[in-house]
Amino acid sequence: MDLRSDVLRKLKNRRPGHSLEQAFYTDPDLFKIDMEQIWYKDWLFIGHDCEIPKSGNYFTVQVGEYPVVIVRDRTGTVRALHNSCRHRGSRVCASAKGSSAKLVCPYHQWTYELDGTLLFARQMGEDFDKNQHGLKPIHCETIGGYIFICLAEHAMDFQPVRDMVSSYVTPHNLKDTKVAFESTIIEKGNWKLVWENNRECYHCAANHPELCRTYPEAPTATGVQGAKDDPVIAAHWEHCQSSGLPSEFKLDPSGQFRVARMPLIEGAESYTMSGARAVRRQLSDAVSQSHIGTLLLFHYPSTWNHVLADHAITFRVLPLGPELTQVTTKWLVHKDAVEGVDYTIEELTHVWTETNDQDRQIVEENAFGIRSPAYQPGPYSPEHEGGVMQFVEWYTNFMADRLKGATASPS
Ligand code: 3BY
Ligand code: FES
Ligand code: FE
Repeated sequence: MDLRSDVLRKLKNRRPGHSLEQAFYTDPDLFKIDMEQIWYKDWLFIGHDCEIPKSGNYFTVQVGEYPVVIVRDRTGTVRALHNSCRHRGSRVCASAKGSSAKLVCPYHQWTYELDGTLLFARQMGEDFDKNQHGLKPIHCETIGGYIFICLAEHAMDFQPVRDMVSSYVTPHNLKDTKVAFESTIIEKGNWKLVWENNRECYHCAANHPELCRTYPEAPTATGVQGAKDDPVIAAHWEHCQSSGLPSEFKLDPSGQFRVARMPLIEGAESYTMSGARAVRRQLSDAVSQSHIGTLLLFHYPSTWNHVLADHAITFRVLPLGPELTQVTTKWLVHKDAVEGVDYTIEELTHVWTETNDQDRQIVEENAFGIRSPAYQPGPYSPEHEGGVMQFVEWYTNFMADRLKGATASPS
């Protein structure tokens, strides 16, 4: 049986309501299929507009085997380009971020316009056609301060994401922010374990003392049951919607992305040890209400987010290997907020720095146990782990669809 058919069979025989078979978390061949069918085909959150505020600003990122550069061109448009020179393939931009009037390959100085067009290439002969040798473009969309890319030749329709997410995120004015702090951690576990852990708060009380001071552990907040019957959440939505902030829980029919505004623990306004705001200058002047809680946004497979009144925390997941995952966290504050005056890095970042490290340990211990030949898929808690089941359902259905398409023979 070929590998794809084998994976399809494994997905079909999956025990519903249970964690996946070991191979999904460990096997290099299965990891390759995850990369090809999900990571190289889907829209991925990659960074923020505010990280490249001026023409010529760029940052680079590695997505699996693809080096990518995100750049603001001369017209102000955000572009994503394959960071692989069309001469002999060198990386054109080597640093994590920078600013440049043109993109110049360090190897033989082929020089590209910021939109990827090739401008100069020395002594390439008369027949050389510059127009055929621009940096290859990558699909790129921006939405409310978030940049998404898609490595596929033909991208999936981005409009459903835009339709759902824009009205929730735009009032927070993330285009006028700056990254006050950024951290990248490496977790020794498969990317799906990172997500499974994120999609429940069954583990929160025992593992996240700092976060639990302000974030409610109730499954209605984290899960995907919609929270319709929770009176505290219903009252919160009314409170926020009366000041023009869309708040109700929405999940795309595909299960790939969700928005919902959730209350923090009573009295809390931000993820600090006291619950008080970490930043004096709030993100948006358009938000007049206090106690707006946290706007939760996830988009599989690459991001989950918390947008508060005073700052936003965004998370980007990128797989590095079958059992290695990079998680980058960015703390966004208003661009005019002054460090040391309006906020301190310690207060702003303490809760999530601790929480991220706790989650890293959890994921690594989970991965450890799953490597055991004695591991077998175990049951999720119906009350607390609905969100995890939803993630695994999404993964299973999505992969099965893709693999069926990929294995279908035209003859
Ligand atoms: O970051 C999150 O959204 C999730 C919610 C609960 C556990 N984890 C902190
Ligand atoms: Fe880029 Fe030669 S590889 S100029
Ligand atoms: Fe956690």
